[in-house]
Amino acid sequence: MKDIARRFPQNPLLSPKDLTATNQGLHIACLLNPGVFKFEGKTWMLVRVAERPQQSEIHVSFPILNITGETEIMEIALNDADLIATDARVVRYKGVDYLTTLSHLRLLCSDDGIKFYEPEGYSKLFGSGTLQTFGIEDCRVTFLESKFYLTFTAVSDSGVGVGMRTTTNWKTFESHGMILPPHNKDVAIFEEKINGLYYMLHRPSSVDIGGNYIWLAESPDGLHWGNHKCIVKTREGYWDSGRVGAGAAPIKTEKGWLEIYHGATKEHRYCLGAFLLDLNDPSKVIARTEHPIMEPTEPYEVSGFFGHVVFTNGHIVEADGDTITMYYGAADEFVCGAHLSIKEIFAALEV
Ligand code: MAN
Repeated sequence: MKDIARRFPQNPLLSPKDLTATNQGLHIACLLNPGVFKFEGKTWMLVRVAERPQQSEIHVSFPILNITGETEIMEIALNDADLIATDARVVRYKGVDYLTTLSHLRLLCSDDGIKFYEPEGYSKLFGSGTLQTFGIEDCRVTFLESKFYLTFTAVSDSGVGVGMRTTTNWKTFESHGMILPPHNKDVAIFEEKINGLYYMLHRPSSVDIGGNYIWLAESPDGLHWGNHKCIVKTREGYWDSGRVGAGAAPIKTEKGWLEIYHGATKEHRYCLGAFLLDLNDPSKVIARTEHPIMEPTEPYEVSGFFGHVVFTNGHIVEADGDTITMYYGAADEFVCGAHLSIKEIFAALEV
């Protein structure tokens, strides 16, 4: 099966060098995984900015936030016997896991969906409080009943969970704390209620029995979630054998709720696939792509901070009702764009 994503010729749209770090001791290592939305006639991104200090040959160093929100730098000698540093994204020191970068979220906007810039008058979104000391990441943005719902990964030494903030104007935000406790991420809230209830996709990780599967939950108020159901699992021997997780909010189509999701092998090669949920009962999976609809193939997808990754959590459905303008993180380092056709995804889903 072929990769049906039509990549923008301008890719990568954004690289770490395109933005300025938040403070002088840090540089941007990765710009990735933007949440995407329309606001005041423009296309906006809430991009994940991952920062760290310049690395030396003898130390690994990384920032963390203290509970008053200031950045502190941890520095560990590379020859320290208590250090395990084999993954570009995480280090283990004295039995505790840390992230090698600290992420915040930054608003960018664009008139043409290709050139993005930081508008004046909007603040960066930082982790805050004890459950976000290792940062906030990979935000999905859902527009529902005149409000934007921001659901993002909240990381700290207590674990990886899901935080939520809401806004109507992108200047003031209401924080709703942690809506799903560790280990959980990849939350995409549906942009419409179904039979009077809010719905979300989420991805808890079960360490022993179970795995990294996509679940569905419902809520009477958008804050408190229950009636969890496991709907999409990893498939042994497939491109999505190691983990699966939702992308952005499902797209409502006449055939069902269409979701673009990521699947990775146990070796951490990330591809994109799709599945279709029943319009009236989204716990029913109607179809799922056998093969990826997008695979890391381009140089900027294959090599970078963490290579062999295409990961999406943001898109716009264009007025023709068929074209999806999808933004994605490539190699955990760059922000890229691609077009997909809903009809072509349906063909891959055989519906
Ligand atoms: C994984 C990767 C990282 C991310 C952490 C915490 O290791 O997705 O990019 O920072 O999880 O969410």
